[in-house]
Amino acid sequence: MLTALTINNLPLTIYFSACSGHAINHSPFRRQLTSMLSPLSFPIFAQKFSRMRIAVVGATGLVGTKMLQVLEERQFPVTELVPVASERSVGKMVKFAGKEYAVVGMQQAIDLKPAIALFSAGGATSTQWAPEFAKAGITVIDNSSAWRMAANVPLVVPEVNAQVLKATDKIIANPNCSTIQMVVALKPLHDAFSIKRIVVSTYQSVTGTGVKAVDQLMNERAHGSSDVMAYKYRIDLNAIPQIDVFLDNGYTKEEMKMVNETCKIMGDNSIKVSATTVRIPVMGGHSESVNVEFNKPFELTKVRTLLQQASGVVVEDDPATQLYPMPMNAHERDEVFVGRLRVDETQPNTLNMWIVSDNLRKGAATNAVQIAEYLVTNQLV
Ligand code: 2RA
Repeated sequence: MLTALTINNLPLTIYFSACSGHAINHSPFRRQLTSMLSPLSFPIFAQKFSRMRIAVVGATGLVGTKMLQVLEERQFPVTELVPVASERSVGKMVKFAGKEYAVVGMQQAIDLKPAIALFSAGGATSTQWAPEFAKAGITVIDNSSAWRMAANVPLVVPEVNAQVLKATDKIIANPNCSTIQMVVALKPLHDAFSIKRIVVSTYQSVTGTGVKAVDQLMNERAHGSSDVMAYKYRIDLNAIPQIDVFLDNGYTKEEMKMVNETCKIMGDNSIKVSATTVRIPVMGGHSESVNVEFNKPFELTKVRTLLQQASGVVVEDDPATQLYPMPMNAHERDEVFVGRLRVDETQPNTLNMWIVSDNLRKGAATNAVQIAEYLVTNQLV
């Protein structure tokens, strides 16, 4: 957690080992942070942290609400929150860290000059407003897909490629949830054995669609039908093999996000990805069946060791005790859970694995807040 101290009359804010119930959730970041912090940076920290105004754009949505929760839980040094939402929500009160803040509109938020704005208000809002915030010197961390593939915009999963971030980056893209959890688990294996091809099928939570989809599922479960429909079809007792719109090549936009974002985050365009994304009536997180072919041979024991040592990864893999990751257990956790590790016996150098993570946390809010933490600890804002 972040703790304020004074040394030689300088107010210092340092990261301090948390010993709360969230200790497991936050340990990967703390390990990363320990290696990033140096005593020389403390006075600069103090100046910055004494005035850390943070905006959350889309503060009343499912991901925006989760961003507020994660900022508060991780004790990010928010000295003043600027909750931003659509005109119809302006003036509503939002609770954060024991205080109430009034929701403001876009221009008012820019005028308040927050250091960082976490955006989760949809692609159209990000396309229009992220450049306006950036022009005002505000660093935007955007959860929409609007900027992810723009050449000059870094697409960041801190455990994988935080090192690409620079102080001059004023728009930073948070990747798609299904991509984030996959690359966190695959990066250490790519470094060791060089990934040639990934075949992934997803089983995605309705929370990825938003509140309307949660309402549809709950209504259908309670009454057999729903008056609010986020999907064309019933989702309860069903599996819908379409996430986002279809593109000309017959794949959905969600599937192509997994293809393109994986290469960009890994910094390796040679990785081939074939994806099928499916919505299922689940709430806790997204699950993925991943078949990965490497250029080099591997030992299963080495794969297990690498994953056990990887930042942000928890291995849950014991067939003897029926231990494997499930969205129910990943819910409200920040880590990526990996299990069902098996050699694919049908072709050389190929591994099967099962990857689960809370899509609203590591797949969205936590990843965005981790980027903000990295910017602050490395004096990039
Ligand atoms: C979904 N990937 O689950 C989306 C959310 N960004 O629909």
